[in-house]
Amino acid sequence: MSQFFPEVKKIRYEGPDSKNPLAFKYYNPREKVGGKTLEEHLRFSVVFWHTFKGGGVDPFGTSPVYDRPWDRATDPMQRAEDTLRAAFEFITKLGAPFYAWHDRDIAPEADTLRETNKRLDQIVALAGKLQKDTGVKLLWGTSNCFSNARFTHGAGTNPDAHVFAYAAAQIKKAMECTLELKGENYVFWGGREGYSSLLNTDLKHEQEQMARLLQLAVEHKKAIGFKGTLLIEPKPKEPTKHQYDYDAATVLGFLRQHGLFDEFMLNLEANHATLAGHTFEHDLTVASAAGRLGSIDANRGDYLLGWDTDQFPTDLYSTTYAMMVILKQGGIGKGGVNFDAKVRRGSIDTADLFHAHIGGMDAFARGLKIAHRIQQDGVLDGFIKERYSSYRSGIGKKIMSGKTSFAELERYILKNGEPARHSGREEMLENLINTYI
Ligand code: XLS
Ligand code: CA
Ligand code: CA
Repeated sequence: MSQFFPEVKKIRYEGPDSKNPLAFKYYNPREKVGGKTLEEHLRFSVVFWHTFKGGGVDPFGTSPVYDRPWDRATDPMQRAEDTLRAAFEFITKLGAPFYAWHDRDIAPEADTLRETNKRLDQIVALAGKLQKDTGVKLLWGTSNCFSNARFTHGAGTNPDAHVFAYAAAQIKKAMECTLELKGENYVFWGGREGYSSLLNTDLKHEQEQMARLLQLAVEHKKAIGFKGTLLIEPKPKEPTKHQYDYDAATVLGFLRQHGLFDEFMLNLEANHATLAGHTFEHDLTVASAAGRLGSIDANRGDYLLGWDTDQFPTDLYSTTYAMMVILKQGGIGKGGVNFDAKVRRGSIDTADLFHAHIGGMDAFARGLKIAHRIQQDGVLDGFIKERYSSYRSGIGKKIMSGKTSFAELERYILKNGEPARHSGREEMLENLINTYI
């Protein structure tokens, strides 16, 4: 078997004192934290698109700068097979248990849907074999309904029903391929499901179309017996000016409005949360509070650039805060920590792909361990519990149990007067977090 990363051996855990850049310092897959191994907690996943198909392009550099050994064959299907083999070699050497793909990353599109699907079948058969040989599993599959010119004005929200039908046909096949490869989830990210001008857009109609597409996906999931979770990934903008799945709160409202709430969970990306003007932990907390946090895309943005830079996570505060939300809800379930991340344009060596993933996995392993200690010590939980204690007895208990009225609350204030004021102790709590980092 040809090797695409001959210079890199299996990445091992060597501990925090190791100076080896190609070793984990904190991610020891077998180490237990709170009864589960790190591997079980974090369920790391490598994405097919950025990692193996990415060329290092950016808005002002649209020609690729990476020269990947798996991307050299002239025949597109040979290239697809080489890329798949390279992916499994990389993921196995890295020791990530999962990967994720778009249909069009793993198999190139042909002239007709029939031909394209034949190509997909060929590649899915090889992926099935490689999954079996290596033990690497599919975290999720998804459909690229945003790159092809036919989707310029949207897929499910396209004003032309012919395009809607095309998207549906494509998603149908991608769901079937995900089932075939025992994928644990299926993701919907609406890259062009939004608008660029309200002057030509019937927003209400487009949202109803989107709900129809999702309803059809639910029906097809049941028809084919796919037991995985359907995930929606919010993003506020880019490529469109406004995307309908703006953020976690918007998607939750949309799902409730269209009777889809029980059928979907959320896949939340750090970079998309910040593009929406939130912190990552804000969106995670909103989804988790609704019982809908299903998986995460761990890639972050850049405070100075302000677009979707998809960088690998290295900030320990962010990974700690994310893991605090995940631990609080009892784990990420069948989801995972997916690196929908790309190395920078200047990081042209294949070794950079390893450095990037090792750093991201170590950053999340540390975040997990720190969050676990904070949770074990109960310092924040205790503070928050005390802060809301007035709702557990007296007038507070009556408010929360629906046993009071405006008239009674008025009488209460006329009798008891001004409330005492209490400090929120923000600075003290920030200092406390620093003692754990
Ligand atoms: C793009 C999205 C995309 C989804 C999958 O910004 O993050 O990669 O995760 O289509
Ligand atoms: Ca992104
Ligand atoms: Ca993503």
